[in-house]
Amino acid sequence: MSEATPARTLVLVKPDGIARGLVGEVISRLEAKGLRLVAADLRTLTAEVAETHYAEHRERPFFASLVEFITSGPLMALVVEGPRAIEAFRALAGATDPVQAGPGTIRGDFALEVQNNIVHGSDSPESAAREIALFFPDLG
Ligand code: RTP
Ligand code: MG
Repeated sequence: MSEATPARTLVLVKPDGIARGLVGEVISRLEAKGLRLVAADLRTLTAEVAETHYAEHRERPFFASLVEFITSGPLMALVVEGPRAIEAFRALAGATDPVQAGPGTIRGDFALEVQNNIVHGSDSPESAAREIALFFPDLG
């Protein structure tokens, strides 16, 4: 067993990932890495939840498009646990821009457009706590 304290992160398989049938691929990769599923739910976000989730981007030019995209269909929300889970999943996801993401990463292998980049992963312990509470308020 690892000596590191388990951490949790919020992973989303975004609507493009659902439409392309990549939920199993994403879960297989994070499980193969050694991360563990704690919660999973297929749901379509309201604009309010999407705007709260991406509040840090509210002033960015792509914000309206991002909210439209992330609410365009169902997504799979996952809570994932393991040693350095936040960093570990972001390494599996690859760079935000899939063209810059290396081969072998989820975005590098499956996407071409910066917005439609298949997955989300929390970017810090503070973000993970906030996002997990937003998506899974009953999770202890
Ligand atoms: P995420 O939050 O979804 O895990 O992605 P990230 O940390 O790698 O990237 P972030 O900068 O937080 O951007 C959030 C999401 O917004 C979309 N995006 N579009 N059109 C654009 O220039 C642009 N830039 C970012 C992507 O869906 C990105 O994942
Ligand atoms: Mg982000």
